[in-house]
Amino acid sequence: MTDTTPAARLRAEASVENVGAFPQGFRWGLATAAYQIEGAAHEGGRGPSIWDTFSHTPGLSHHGDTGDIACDHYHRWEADLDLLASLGVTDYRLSVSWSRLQPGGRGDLNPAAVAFYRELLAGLSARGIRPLVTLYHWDLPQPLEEEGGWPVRDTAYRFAEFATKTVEALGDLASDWVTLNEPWCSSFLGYGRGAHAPGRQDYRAAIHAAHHLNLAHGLAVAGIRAARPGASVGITNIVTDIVPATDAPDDAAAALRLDASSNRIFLDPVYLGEYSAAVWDTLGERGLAEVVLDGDLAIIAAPTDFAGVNHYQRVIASHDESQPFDVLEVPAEPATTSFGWSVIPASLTSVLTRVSREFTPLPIYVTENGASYNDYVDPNGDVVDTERVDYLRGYLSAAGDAIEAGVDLRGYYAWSFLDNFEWAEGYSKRFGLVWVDYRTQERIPKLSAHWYRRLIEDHRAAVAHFAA
Ligand code: IFM
Repeated sequence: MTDTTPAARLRAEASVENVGAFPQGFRWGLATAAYQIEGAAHEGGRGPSIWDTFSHTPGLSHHGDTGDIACDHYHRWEADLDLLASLGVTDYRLSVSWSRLQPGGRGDLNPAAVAFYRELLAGLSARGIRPLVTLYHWDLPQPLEEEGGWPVRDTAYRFAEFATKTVEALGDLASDWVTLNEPWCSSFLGYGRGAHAPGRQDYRAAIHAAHHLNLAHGLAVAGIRAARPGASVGITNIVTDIVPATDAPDDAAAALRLDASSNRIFLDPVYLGEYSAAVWDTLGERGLAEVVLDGDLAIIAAPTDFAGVNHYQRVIASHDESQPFDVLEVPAEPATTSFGWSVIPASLTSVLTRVSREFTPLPIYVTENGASYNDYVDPNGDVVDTERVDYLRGYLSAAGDAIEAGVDLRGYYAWSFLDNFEWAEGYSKRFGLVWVDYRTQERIPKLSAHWYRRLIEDHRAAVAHFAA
């Protein structure tokens, strides 16, 4: 009997029109992060991170949700890897937990954590899936926050030590490493806006944190290269598409300030070896000048092997002196996700071409892109997330446009493999291509997961066709 369910019909029309633009060997991936999926917060010698402290503080996370259990991936990783393999992906981006591997933030690695990640990485290898491992996805060990956290210079050195030891311990099982995920979130959301851990509201501290995160990246690159000379290393930045609200000079200047304080403060030093005038003008007097020491920029600009780009939003900037850096930012319309974020695929083409033309000729990976929607399990037991399918089709087509425009894009990791702990939003926002029932830990691949698998097959067929 023919299957005529919506899922089957949409599966049948999987491809994006320009799938042939994606090169042979393109990495088709899914992404996660340790605190968002692992759970087992008190097992295997793991210590508390700033996210344990933040999420356990009443009023800070949605409904008081925490990552204590999350997707229980720590116990279910084998079945999860089987599921991942069944989705046909070639690649998987995961992060390791600093507070699991080095609970005190310094010294020897915790052998139980090393064993866990070695098994996990070997499990990926056994399934033919290449890992891309992020060393810091926001889970600073709490003891280091108590010593001052990222606003303190020494934290950069602590991270370099952790990164070096981790790559020494795991580098035979993974060759691709991301130092930091989205340092903008760690610094400006964590220490400025206070919406993320550790929840401080001090923009001077946030700017200090931003520079120390950049420094941490550069120091870690050197340590990783020394530990594993063949490793491939890069950093992942969130790159936001920013447009001024009007043609008025004030709004144009506001857009430049927002670009300086969200994009350029991280892209400039890593890829251009400097903080540009826009960054100095916006942030110099607000704290940056106090922390940049002689020699830092050369450390931060250590050559890398690829550029990681996470992209989620276009935002509109207008001049508003009541806001940080005198900029009011609002999400661009028209369509929005359940987070209120814009759905404008051309923004992805725009940020990829910008990174490639203005910042670096390195190969680029979209290390995250995705959307939260109000998914639900229907009476048939299916999760028919047509909005996410449309989102992925649009953004992947936009990625194809960037490739056609000359961007050296080598891979795309959809966020996220599983529904998971969405930080201060707790479990209220679902980004997964796989539904997670948090009560039973049942997993249900959504329509988007079937669609993505079929797209990967379409690409394989297109590559074979052009090779023939
Ligand atoms: O869930 C996060 C992820 O941890 C980092 N990038 C953005 C995602 C969606 O908010």
